[in-house]
Amino acid sequence: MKILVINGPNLNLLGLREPKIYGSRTYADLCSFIEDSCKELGVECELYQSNHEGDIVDKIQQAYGVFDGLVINPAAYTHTSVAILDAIKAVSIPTVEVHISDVDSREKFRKISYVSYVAKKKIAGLGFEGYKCAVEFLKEYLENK
Ligand code: CA2
Repeated sequence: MKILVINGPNLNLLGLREPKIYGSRTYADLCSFIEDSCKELGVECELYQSNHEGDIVDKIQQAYGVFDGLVINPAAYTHTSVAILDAIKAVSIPTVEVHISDVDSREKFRKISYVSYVAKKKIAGLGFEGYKCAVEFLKEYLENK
Protein backbone atom coordinates (compact mmCIF):
# COMPACT_ATOMS: atom_id res chain seq x y z
CA MET A 1 0.00 0.00 0.00
CA LYS A 2 1.50 3.32 -1.11
CA ILE A 3 0.44 6.66 0.31
CA LEU A 4 1.43 10.11 -0.89
CA VAL A 5 1.57 12.86 1.75
CA ILE A 6 1.40 16.41 0.38
CA ASN A 7 2.00 19.56 2.42
CA GLY A 8 1.20 22.97 0.99
CA PRO A 9 2.62 26.48 1.24
CA ASN A 10 4.64 27.68 4.22
CA LEU A 11 4.49 24.36 6.05
CA ASN A 12 8.24 24.12 5.32
CA LEU A 13 8.53 26.97 7.87
CA LEU A 14 6.96 24.99 10.72
CA GLY A 15 8.63 25.69 14.05
CA LEU A 16 9.98 29.07 12.94
CA ARG A 17 6.91 31.18 13.84
CA GLU A 18 3.44 30.93 15.36
CA PRO A 19 4.38 28.13 17.80
CA LYS A 20 1.11 28.72 19.69
CA ILE A 21 -0.85 27.64 16.61
CA TYR A 22 1.43 25.16 14.87
CA GLY A 23 3.78 24.02 17.66
CA SER A 24 7.54 24.34 17.85
CA ARG A 25 8.58 21.28 15.88
CA THR A 26 9.99 21.75 12.38
CA TYR A 27 8.99 20.44 8.95
CA ALA A 28 11.89 17.95 9.19
CA ASP A 29 10.39 16.75 12.50
CA LEU A 30 7.01 16.36 10.76
CA CYS A 31 8.60 14.28 7.98
CA SER A 32 10.29 11.98 10.53
CA PHE A 33 7.02 11.65 12.44
CA ILE A 34 5.08 10.68 9.29
CA GLU A 35 7.79 8.26 8.13
CA ASP A 36 7.93 6.57 11.56
CA SER A 37 4.12 6.35 11.70
CA CYS A 38 3.94 4.78 8.24
CA LYS A 39 6.68 2.28 9.11
CA GLU A 40 4.77 1.31 12.26
CA LEU A 41 1.57 0.83 10.23
CA GLY A 42 3.31 -1.11 7.47
CA VAL A 43 2.51 1.49 4.82
CA GLU A 44 4.91 2.80 2.17
CA CYS A 45 4.92 6.59 1.92
CA GLU A 46 6.34 9.45 -0.08
CA LEU A 47 6.41 13.01 1.25
CA TYR A 48 6.08 16.12 -0.89
CA GLN A 49 5.94 19.81 0.02
CA SER A 50 5.47 22.76 -2.29
CA ASN A 51 4.64 26.44 -2.03
CA HIS A 52 3.19 26.42 -5.57
CA GLU A 53 -0.38 25.50 -6.46
CA GLY A 54 0.46 24.25 -9.99
CA ASP A 55 3.25 22.02 -8.67
CA ILE A 56 0.81 20.45 -6.21
CA VAL A 57 -1.68 19.89 -9.07
CA ASP A 58 1.13 18.26 -11.13
CA LYS A 59 2.11 16.00 -8.22
CA ILE A 60 -1.52 14.87 -7.73
CA GLN A 61 -1.84 14.12 -11.46
CA GLN A 62 1.42 12.11 -11.39
CA ALA A 63 0.09 10.09 -8.45
CA TYR A 64 -2.51 8.43 -10.71
CA GLY A 65 -1.83 4.69 -10.92
CA VAL A 66 1.14 5.00 -8.53
CA PHE A 67 -0.39 5.72 -5.11
CA ASP A 68 -3.35 4.04 -3.39
CA GLY A 69 -4.12 6.92 -1.05
CA LEU A 70 -3.44 10.60 -0.54
CA VAL A 71 -3.01 12.58 2.68
CA ILE A 72 -3.02 16.31 1.99
CA ASN A 73 -2.64 19.44 4.06
CA PRO A 74 -3.19 22.04 1.33
CA ALA A 75 -2.44 24.83 3.87
CA ALA A 76 -3.71 28.19 2.56
CA TYR A 77 -4.81 26.56 -0.73
CA THR A 78 -7.42 24.67 1.30
CA HIS A 79 -9.50 27.81 1.33
CA THR A 80 -9.01 28.91 -2.28
CA SER A 81 -8.05 26.12 -4.67
CA VAL A 82 -10.61 24.64 -7.02
CA ALA A 83 -7.60 23.43 -9.08
CA ILE A 84 -6.43 21.11 -6.27
CA LEU A 85 -10.00 19.89 -5.73
CA ASP A 86 -10.37 19.14 -9.46
CA ALA A 87 -7.01 17.31 -9.59
CA ILE A 88 -8.03 15.03 -6.70
CA LYS A 89 -11.40 14.41 -8.38
CA ALA A 90 -9.65 13.65 -11.68
CA VAL A 91 -7.29 11.00 -10.26
CA SER A 92 -9.97 9.61 -7.94
CA ILE A 93 -7.45 8.60 -5.25
CA PRO A 94 -9.02 8.20 -1.78
CA THR A 95 -7.97 11.32 0.11
CA VAL A 96 -7.84 12.50 3.70
CA GLU A 97 -7.50 16.22 4.44
CA VAL A 98 -5.35 17.15 7.45
CA HIS A 99 -4.80 20.41 9.31
CA ILE A 100 -2.43 20.87 12.21
CA SER A 101 -4.59 23.58 13.77
CA ASP A 102 -8.31 23.54 14.46
CA VAL A 103 -9.31 25.49 11.36
CA ASP A 104 -12.98 25.59 12.34
CA SER A 105 -12.29 27.56 15.51
CA ARG A 106 -10.12 30.20 13.80
CA GLU A 107 -10.97 32.97 11.31
CA LYS A 108 -14.19 32.58 9.30
CA PHE A 109 -12.36 32.13 5.97
CA ARG A 110 -10.57 29.03 7.33
CA LYS A 111 -13.92 27.23 7.68
CA ILE A 112 -14.13 27.06 3.88
CA SER A 113 -12.40 24.04 2.37
CA TYR A 114 -12.60 23.07 -1.29
CA VAL A 115 -10.74 19.80 -0.72
CA SER A 116 -13.45 18.80 1.78
CA TYR A 117 -15.85 18.34 -1.16
CA VAL A 118 -13.88 15.25 -2.21
CA ALA A 119 -12.00 14.11 0.93
CA LYS A 120 -13.21 10.92 2.64
CA LYS A 121 -12.34 12.54 5.98
CA LYS A 122 -11.11 15.83 7.44
CA ILE A 123 -8.85 15.80 10.50
CA ALA A 124 -8.04 19.13 12.17
CA GLY A 125 -6.56 20.31 15.43
CA LEU A 126 -4.63 17.17 16.35
CA GLY A 127 -1.18 18.56 15.47
CA PHE A 128 1.25 16.06 13.92
CA GLU A 129 -0.89 13.19 15.26
CA GLY A 130 -3.54 14.09 12.65
CA TYR A 131 -1.27 12.77 9.87
CA LYS A 132 -0.97 9.40 11.62
CA CYS A 133 -4.76 9.24 12.08
CA ALA A 134 -5.12 9.98 8.36
CA VAL A 135 -2.79 7.12 7.38
CA GLU A 136 -4.63 4.78 9.80
CA PHE A 137 -7.96 5.78 8.27
CA LEU A 138 -6.72 5.23 4.71
CA LYS A 139 -5.18 1.86 5.60
CA GLU A 140 -8.48 0.67 7.07
CA TYR A 141 -10.46 2.16 4.18
CA LEU A 142 -8.25 0.62 1.47
CA GLU A 143 -8.13 -2.80 3.14
CA ASN A 144 -11.92 -2.98 3.34
CA LYS A 145 -12.74 -1.41 -0.03
O1 CA2 B 1 -3.62 24.12 10.36
C1 CA2 B 1 -3.14 23.84 9.27
O2 CA2 B 1 -2.47 22.81 9.06
C2 CA2 B 1 -3.27 24.82 8.10
O3 CA2 B 1 -3.50 24.05 6.92
C3 CA2 B 1 -1.96 25.58 8.01
C4 CA2 B 1 -1.97 26.72 6.99
C5 CA2 B 1 -3.21 27.59 7.14
O4 CA2 B 1 -3.27 28.52 6.07
C6 CA2 B 1 -4.49 26.77 7.16
O5 CA2 B 1 -5.59 27.64 7.34
C7 CA2 B 1 -4.45 25.75 8.27
C8 CA2 B 1 -0.76 27.62 7.14
C9 CA2 B 1 0.57 26.95 7.22
C10 CA2 B 1 1.59 28.01 7.53
O6 CA2 B 1 2.52 27.49 8.43
C11 CA2 B 1 3.31 28.39 9.09
C12 CA2 B 1 4.46 27.85 9.60
C13 CA2 B 1 5.32 28.67 10.29
C14 CA2 B 1 5.02 30.01 10.48
C15 CA2 B 1 3.86 30.52 9.98
C16 CA2 B 1 2.98 29.70 9.27
